[in-house]
Amino acid sequence: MNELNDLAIFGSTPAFAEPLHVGRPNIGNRERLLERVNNMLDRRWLTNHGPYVQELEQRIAAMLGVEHCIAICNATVALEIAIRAAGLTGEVIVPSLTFIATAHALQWQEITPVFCDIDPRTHNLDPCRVEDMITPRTAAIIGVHLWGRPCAVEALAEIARRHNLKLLYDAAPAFGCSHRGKMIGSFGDAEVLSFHATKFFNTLEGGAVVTNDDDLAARIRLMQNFGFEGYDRVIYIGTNGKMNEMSAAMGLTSLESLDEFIHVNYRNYKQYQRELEGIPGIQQITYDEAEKCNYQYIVLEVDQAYTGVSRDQLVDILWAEHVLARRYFYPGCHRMEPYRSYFPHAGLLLPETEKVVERLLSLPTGTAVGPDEIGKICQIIRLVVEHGPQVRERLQKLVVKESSYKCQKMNVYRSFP
Ligand code: T4K
Repeated sequence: MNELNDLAIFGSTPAFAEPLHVGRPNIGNRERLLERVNNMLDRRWLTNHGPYVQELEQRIAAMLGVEHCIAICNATVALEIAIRAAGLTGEVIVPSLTFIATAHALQWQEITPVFCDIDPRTHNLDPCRVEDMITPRTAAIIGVHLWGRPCAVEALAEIARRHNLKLLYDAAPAFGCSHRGKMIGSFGDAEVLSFHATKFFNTLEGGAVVTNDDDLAARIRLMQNFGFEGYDRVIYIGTNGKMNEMSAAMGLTSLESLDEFIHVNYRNYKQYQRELEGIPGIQQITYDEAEKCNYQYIVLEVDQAYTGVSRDQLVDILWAEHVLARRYFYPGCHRMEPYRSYFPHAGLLLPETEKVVERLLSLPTGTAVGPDEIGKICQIIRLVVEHGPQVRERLQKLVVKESSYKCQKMNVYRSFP
């Protein structure tokens, strides 16, 4: 890959025959997993707080240093249950720069998500802006530890305390990360983890609520099982949020490989850092290496003023090479439905979010990606930026063919599940 004609977008063969996804699932020891599945089948205990779920809950609680871990079928339902169990109503302050589930978990229960701007250095809620968003209807703040980087937990705790608000965290991306030596999971009233297939630690689908609050934990445990307290006795409103044994078997097996998954993510992170260094306008977000971190996201900020090409043009170029880079979390929850219709002017209060969502780009990592692939991805990015203005000019000429290119892009996506 030495010259622009080598780029697939200009007609050359794609750099990769197979697609490179951002988050291919990490798979632990298959034999251990199959052994567990066989045990599960022999036992004929498939769900409803089975032995694997109990073991997974105990291990996660011990690892995070929290009193309670309640395994749930996914993080979205875990958020919904935590929000309901905490008794939230009215308005809740959340970032817009997050996966849509954070906002939907509130709106689903007719609680209004009030989108608050981020600190552009951390991509997390800006505590200085949070206080401006508080009204008499505000019940809580839900911070998101985006990319696994901790929120400003001390400042948020202080604001919550002063205004008598609940404080929850969407810690979906932050399993295995710490802040000032304390594991994420023990901040606020409760935190929610995701173990979705695309997270570095997965239970196929899955999640958990972790908390040190005994009463809250008891309510959450009841609510994820229809409110049942023993047979024939329902004492609370509830739903079906249970994790099944198959997921827990995957989780227990994944836990045994956790260090290896993190090691690979770290190795990938450092390689991207080395090979992207010095490319003008390309800034890779960094993690605090003094803390525990899962390094599961490789996120770039693309500054068109220096790269010559926009983030979206770079995405198109990468997709043509079968590198399925993602624009997490474009365009921000406030510009997605139903919020976009409810609050058409929300963006006026979100200037930093609006700037950042135009620049972010997530790249492939995890155990499915190796040094050769990362090397090639970085080479493509370097080549493009070195010839930024020329690439832009050639892309503009391609605009007439844009519709056919977009179709092709969709086909690439469809033909590679
Ligand atoms: N809060 C936050 C901050 C979150 O990030 C999330 C989830 C949640 C809450 C809710 O958690 P869950 O209810 O899901 O437990 C993906 C995931 O579906 C989602 O879990 C995750 N965040 C989000 C960041 O990413 P999509 O729409 O990008 O997924 P998708 O299907 O495009 O998959 C991503 C990549 O992984 C693709 O490149 C394909 C590849 N892939 C995917 C699956 C499912 C595989 O290679 N194998 C697979 O099995 O949302």
